[in-house]
Amino acid sequence: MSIDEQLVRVLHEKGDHFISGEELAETLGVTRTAIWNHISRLRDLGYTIDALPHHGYRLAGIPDKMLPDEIRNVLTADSFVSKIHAYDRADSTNDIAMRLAEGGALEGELVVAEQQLKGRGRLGRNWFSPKGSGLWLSLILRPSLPPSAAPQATLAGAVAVAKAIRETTGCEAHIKWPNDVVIRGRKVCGILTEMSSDMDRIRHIVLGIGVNVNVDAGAFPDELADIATSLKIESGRELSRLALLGAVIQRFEEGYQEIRTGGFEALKDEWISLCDTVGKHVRVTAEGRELDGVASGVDFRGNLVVRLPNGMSEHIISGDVAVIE
Ligand code: BT5
Repeated sequence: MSIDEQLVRVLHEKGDHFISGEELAETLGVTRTAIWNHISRLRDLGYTIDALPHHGYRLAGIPDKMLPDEIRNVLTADSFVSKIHAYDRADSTNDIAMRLAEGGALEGELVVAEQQLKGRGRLGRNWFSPKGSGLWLSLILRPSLPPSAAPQATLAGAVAVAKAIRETTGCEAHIKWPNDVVIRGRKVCGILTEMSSDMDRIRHIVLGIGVNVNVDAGAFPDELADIATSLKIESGRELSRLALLGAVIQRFEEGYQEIRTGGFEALKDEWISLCDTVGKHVRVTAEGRELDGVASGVDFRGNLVVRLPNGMSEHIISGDVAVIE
């Protein structure tokens, strides 16, 4: 752990109390001048640190930045997040997580970035990921499940984000199959699930989640202006990305636990109650085909079930859905 990280940890532990430069120097095994230099660095990172003669230092405010120590603070003590990889800039957190997973990274390793330069959607689409105003994260999962269960991870991710948004903002977030979370019909979150597997076993899944948190209306590029939104736009206030991250991970862990223990039913019910696709007339575009029908639910694997006009049902593994009425 770096001196900066140790310093933040000690200041956090002291809470509202001051700690002297001397005590800090002793605890961290460095000089008082070094402590002063590290305090300056932390202030440059956005920390507010009070300094009073004869009293020392006190943590008065933390930056809403994707810093590993601050992320740890919003996770539960028994969180399954095993390691945090935080980047100021990344091409795509999914690319990094896939590389890490291929190199042996463990279940629960988390990759976050302040900004993505080549954020990806499905099928080679772009994901707009401006600096400092969104949650751009990827989680490495290693469930002992067959590859056909992978869509369940996407569903668990969507349920987690919709619930976390409702809890932290009060906004009525809905799920649009398979991977969108929308508010008033506009997309606030997208999920990209990627997988490496054998015939009968998942090697690893990378669950990539992008949430527009404090993106201003004018910041979206023209092509997204009418279809995208952010939590700031919807709630009318700036939100803590860290708090939302904590809520998303916590809710995800609950759903993921159900999946891993074969209890997809409860999660599925929750997904259906949050989904605004089920029960609607939809047009599905999947693998170059177009289908019209009624979205009647999801099956035990997480695939969308569409009832066709001829009474037959199709189970859609992946595709795009537009609600017709
Ligand atoms: C998705 O794809 O919605 C998946 C997005 C996943 C993004 C996360 S961020 C962390 C991780 N690292 C990555 O590189 N990716 C993941 P799809 O369903 O194909 O939707 C893509 C479409 O959404 C685009 O073609 C745009 O129309 C729209 N879009 C792009 N950026 C957006 C944004 N920031 N907010 C809302 N809509 C957006």
